[in-house]
Amino acid sequence: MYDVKKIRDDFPILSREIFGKCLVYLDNAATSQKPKQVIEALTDYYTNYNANVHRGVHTLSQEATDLYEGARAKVARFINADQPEEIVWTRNTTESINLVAYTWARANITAGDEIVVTPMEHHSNLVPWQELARECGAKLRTMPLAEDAGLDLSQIDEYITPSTKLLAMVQVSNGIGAINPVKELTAKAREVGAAVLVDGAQSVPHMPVDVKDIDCDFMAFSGHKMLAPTGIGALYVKREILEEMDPFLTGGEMVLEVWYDRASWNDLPMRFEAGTPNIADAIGLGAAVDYLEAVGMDNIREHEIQLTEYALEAFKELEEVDLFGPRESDRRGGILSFHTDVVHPHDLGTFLDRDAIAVRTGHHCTMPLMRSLGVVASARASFYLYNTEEEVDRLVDSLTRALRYFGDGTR
Ligand code: 7TS
Repeated sequence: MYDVKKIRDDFPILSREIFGKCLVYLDNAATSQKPKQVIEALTDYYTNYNANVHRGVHTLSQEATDLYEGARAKVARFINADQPEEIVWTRNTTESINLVAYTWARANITAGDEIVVTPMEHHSNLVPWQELARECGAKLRTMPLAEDAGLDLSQIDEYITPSTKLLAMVQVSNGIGAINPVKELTAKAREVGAAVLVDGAQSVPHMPVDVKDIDCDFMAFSGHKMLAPTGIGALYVKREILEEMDPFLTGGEMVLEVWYDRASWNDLPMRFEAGTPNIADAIGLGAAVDYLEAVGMDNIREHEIQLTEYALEAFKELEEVDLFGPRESDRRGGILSFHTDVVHPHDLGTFLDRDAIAVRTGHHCTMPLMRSLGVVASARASFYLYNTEEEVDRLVDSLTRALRYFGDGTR
């Protein structure tokens, strides 16, 4: 039995009031809230274990190293990686993708090669490939959008071809919530010998994700969207590929031996983690993984499907509102992105805020997608494990009043 009340009790911020009303936090695609178990893991680390890792023989350093490496093992298990060494710590999804772009991609992609992306990439899985293509003369190709703003796969063989060197795709779109068939597309890419990077920023926090089942080469995600602190993210890389990759940043921690004129590289994954790492927040991410696993990723996904279906039903009453993205629950995550001619999304966001409802408005760092949808911005409500049907009711009620307030008097 999914006990949302019990879950909510773990998140201190959810009892905050804004303008005298209880907060309804529906901006989870931007960042999630943090349970007390994660906050306590940080306090515990700084109170009892703070030391630098991988270098001290003293007890504190060894304990800090065990916690830090333990967190890596948890994250590896969480996405079903083969080994903890396949997890490289980064700051966030953006840095994870840039690491691949500056190392593997610059060594393996040359003039005439093609990089294929979906039309719904976050800027962080688009701009790095634009830069690379411009630099090396590769071609960046964008797959088309379907009528319902899902991915149009009808001409897939014209996009994934023997010239494709990399397929870089988002699993769940932050802009419209569409779920892409990453496993099927990875199999397609394999047929032509292309590498595959999956942007898991909106999938890893919300559903069971298995990198071995998908068979991708790279998977990027951020801790802060999955109950962990900001400033810690991860990049999964298949071992055989990671072995061949050159370092990204160089300096301390990532070297084995150094002479005045040269250096050799440390073991995996430290080779990719120059300098003192973000120890506390990695440990916080480990605590977040413990929390998510205790609730169960299948249960979280099911909860979000129910909330989304409930919201989609309620939105049918709002005729002035256009909702983007596929409707079927197996093709949509818990993200409702919508537009109305009645009120600009920013004004709507401000109106909702006065009712203590936090949604994001804008282009969601998916400007090309918004342009394809014929809008410059949308309003977006995004759910997580602690949201409730009552909160959806409050959103719909506030939205209805906003449409009346800004509208022409017909509502
Ligand atoms: N990819 C996707 C699919 C995302 O949703 C985001 C962040 C990123 C990459 C970048 O993550 P970061 O942690 O490196 O910033 N998305 C959003 C959003 O939708 N609103 O704020 C951030």
